[in-house]
Amino acid sequence: MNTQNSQYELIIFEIEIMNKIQLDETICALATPAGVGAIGVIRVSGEQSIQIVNTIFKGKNLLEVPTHTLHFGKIMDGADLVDEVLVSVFKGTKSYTGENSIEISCHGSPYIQQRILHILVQTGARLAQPGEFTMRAFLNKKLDLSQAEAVADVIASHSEMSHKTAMNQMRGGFSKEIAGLKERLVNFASLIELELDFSEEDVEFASRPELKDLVQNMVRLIHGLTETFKVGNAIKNGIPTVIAGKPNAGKSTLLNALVKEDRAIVSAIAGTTRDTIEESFIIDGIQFRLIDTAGIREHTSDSIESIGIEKTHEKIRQASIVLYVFDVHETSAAALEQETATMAQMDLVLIPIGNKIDLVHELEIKQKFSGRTDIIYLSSKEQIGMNLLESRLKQVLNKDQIKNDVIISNIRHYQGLLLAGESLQQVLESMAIGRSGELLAFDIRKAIFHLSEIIGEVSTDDLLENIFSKFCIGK
Ligand SMILES: Nc1nc2c(ncn2[C@@H]2O[C@H](COP(=O)(O)OP(=O)(O)OP(=O)(O)O)[C@@H](O)[C@H]2O)c(=O)[nH]1
Ligand SMILES: [Mg+2]
Repeated sequence: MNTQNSQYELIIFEIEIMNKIQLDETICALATPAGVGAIGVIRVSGEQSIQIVNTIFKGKNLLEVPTHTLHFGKIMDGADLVDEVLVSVFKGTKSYTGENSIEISCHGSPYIQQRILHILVQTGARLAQPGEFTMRAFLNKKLDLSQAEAVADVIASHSEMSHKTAMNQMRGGFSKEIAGLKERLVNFASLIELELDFSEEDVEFASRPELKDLVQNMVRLIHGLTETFKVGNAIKNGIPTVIAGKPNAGKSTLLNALVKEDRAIVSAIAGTTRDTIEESFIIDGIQFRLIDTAGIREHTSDSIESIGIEKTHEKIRQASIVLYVFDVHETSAAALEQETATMAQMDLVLIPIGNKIDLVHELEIKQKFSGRTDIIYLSSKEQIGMNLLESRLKQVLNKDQIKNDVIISNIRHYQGLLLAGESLQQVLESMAIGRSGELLAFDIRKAIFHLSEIIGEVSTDDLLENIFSKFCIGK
C-alpha cells in the first residue's frame, strides 16, 4: 500500500513538472536549404526579433508597421550594403511560433545568408537549435506535442498517403481523439477522489457499472488505435517488401523492372546478388521499400554468399510483404510449396511470383500450378504482367479504410497508448476483485498521465529535446 501511495504521489508530481526551456532569447536560422538558390529565407523569432532586424534594416521602421505585412528594404552591415531583401513581419501571438517573428527573404547566396546570420547574432540574436521554432510554437501553445511532431512528418512525407496521415495529425485529428479519451477519465478520477474524501461515510459518487462500461469502451478504443500502428508505420516509412527466391529466379530483374531503372546487377550466373539492395517506389500514393536479396540455396561453399543468404532470412523476418520469385519453367508445384512453407506461417503477406512466363507455354503453367490462385505470373525481363503485380500490391493496404480513421504512425504515441491501455486493464481487474477506490484512482491517474504525455500536457525538457533535435534547423 505504501509503495503504491508513493508512486501515486510521484505521478502527480510529474504532472506538475514545468519546462525550464527559456523563451526570452531571440533565435535566428536559415529556413531554406543551405547552398545556392533563387532566394534564401532567414527566420528570426522572439520578443526582440523585430527590434533586432529593424536595427540592420534600411527601409520602413518595422516597429511601426502593422503585423502580417511585407516590406522591401536593405540589410546593412554598418555602412555596407549586404543585400536588398523583403521582410515579412509577424507581431504578437499570431505567428507560427506564437511570438514576434520576422522572415527575411534574401538572395540565395550562401555568402549573403551567412553574413546576415552573422549580423543578426552580433545584434543580439542567437543561432537556433534544430526544431526550436516548432518547439516554441508548442511551448506557446500554438500546437500540442503530437501536432508538433507531425510537422516533421509533413516535411519528410514522400507519398500521397504519408502526406495525408501527417497532415491529419498536424491538423489535430489525433490530438482530439486523445483529449476526448482523457477528459472522460478525468471526470471519473475526480469523482473517485471525492469518494476518498468522504471515506468515513462509505459513499459512491462514481457509479461502478458506469465506470466499468467507460473503461471497457476506452480499452477498445485504445486497442483500435494501437492496431493502426503497423499500417501507420508502413505508410510513414514505406512498406518493407522483400524480393526473395532461389538464385537466378529473376529477383534483381524484377526489382529493376519495378523501379524502372537498372539498379541491381543482373546476370545468368547464380549467386549474382550477395548483399541486399534497397530502392523505394510508389504505387497509387503508397510507398514500398523494395529489398532485393541474395538467392536462397542450401549449400554454398562461398562464405560471402552464405553471409548474404543469412541476411536474406533476416530481411524476410522484418518484411511486411515477400515477393517470392520462382522460375515457372524450372519449379514444380511441390517444390514451390516446400520453399515457401515457413514464410506462409509468418506474419507477412506472401505473394508468389511465377517469373519467366516468356519461356513456357501458358497451358503448361496452368496445368502445373492448377490448384493455386495466389500466384502472379509475369516476365520481369520482357515486362509482361507487371500491372497484375502492381494491382496486387495496391490491395495490400486498404486505402479506403485509411482515409477515414486516425492512424498512429509515431512510435512514441504507440507506446504511450499501450501504457495507457495497460493501466486501464488494471482498473478493470481491480474492479473485478473489489479493490479500494484509492487503487482505482491510482491506475486511472496513470492512464491519464500517459495520454497527457502523448499530447505534451506533461513533458520534460529531456523529452522535448529528444523530439525536436530530430527536426531540421530553421523549422
Ligand atoms: N527469359 C527470361 N529470363 C529472365 C527473366 N527474368 C530474369 N531472367 C534472366 O535470368 C537470369 C538471372 O536473373 P537475375 O535477375 O540476376 O536473377 P536473381 O534472382 O537476381 O539471381 P541471384 O542474384 O543470383 O540470386 C538473367 O540472365 C536474367 O536475364 C524473365 O522473365 N525471362
Ligand atoms: Mg540478383
